[in-house]
Amino acid sequence: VKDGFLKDVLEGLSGSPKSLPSKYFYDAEGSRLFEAITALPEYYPTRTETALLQRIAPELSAHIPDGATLVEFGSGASVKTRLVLDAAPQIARYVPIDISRTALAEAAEALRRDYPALTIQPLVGDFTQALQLPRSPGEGPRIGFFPGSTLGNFGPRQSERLLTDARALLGDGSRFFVGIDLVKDEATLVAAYDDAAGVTAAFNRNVLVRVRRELAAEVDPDAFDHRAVWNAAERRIEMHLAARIDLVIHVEGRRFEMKAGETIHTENSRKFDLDDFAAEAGAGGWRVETAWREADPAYALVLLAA
Ligand code: SAH
Ligand code: AVI
Repeated sequence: VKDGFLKDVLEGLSGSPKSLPSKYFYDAEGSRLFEAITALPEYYPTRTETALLQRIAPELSAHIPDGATLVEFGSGASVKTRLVLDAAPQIARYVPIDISRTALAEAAEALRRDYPALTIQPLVGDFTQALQLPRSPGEGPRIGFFPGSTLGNFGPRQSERLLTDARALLGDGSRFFVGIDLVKDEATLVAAYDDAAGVTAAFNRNVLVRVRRELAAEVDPDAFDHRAVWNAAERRIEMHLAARIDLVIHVEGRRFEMKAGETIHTENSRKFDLDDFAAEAGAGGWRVETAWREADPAYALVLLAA
């Protein structure tokens, strides 16, 4: 993992403009900060999706066969999962996949306590890479679960690739239940990624905290300002870290100079339109079976069929 991180950091800082992959936000501290974000008044996606899920869970359950395996992508603290498990006790097995080892272990432990009849097989890994699911004798059909609009953290091409890979991983007869944040007014979007308490700023800087600690780099995360901007043409919120002063980052004998105001692009969070999403899913081998929509703030949960 360290080699992959080093390679990605050297590549990202060598680029113009500079960038870092958003998956590196999530170590133990990053996962903790993300959970704090979900409770912020400005961050509408979590509470909107949770309320919508609560409302439609009984309907969703009717689409889940007996003995099914629930495979979750980017499961984090597995909070929303509980709503699915409670509404669909016919689910026999749960495979949460996450890159954040500590978040995954804590979530699995808490779920084992509360769902003793469920077989839980956590998988630490990067879902953008080839994965193999743990096998289980006599396992039922697979239901993928990808909440939180995490799919929006990938561009259209990467997203299509992810959907295609998930189709192969989940197999024939599978379903994929995906949460997507929808386009809305700019003020609401920007506030959600630039909260007054500065939690999102700390989350953003955490990637540089990791670069400094895990790669023994010389870099001062506090020398960077957090920026969240709406890119209307690409329909995405972008997070950047802007150098406050002229500075130098040293990593493994390499030097990266930055001028005051220059930025490192750390995340994209695309906001969807239901028709565009349906087209992307179609290209990935899925068709929309049912879509449930919340009007304000706009958000959707979409059940895809293989
Ligand atoms: N599903 C939760 C958490 C969303 S945060 C919710 O809806 O609230 C995004 C989660 O995806 C984090 O737990 C992060 O660790 C994980 N993640 C991000 N990129 C990943 C990747 N490439 N592979 C696996 N997990 C990833
Ligand atoms: C995980 N992902 C969907 C979050 C988002 O909204 O794009 C990550 C996040 N970034 C800043 N705040 C939350």
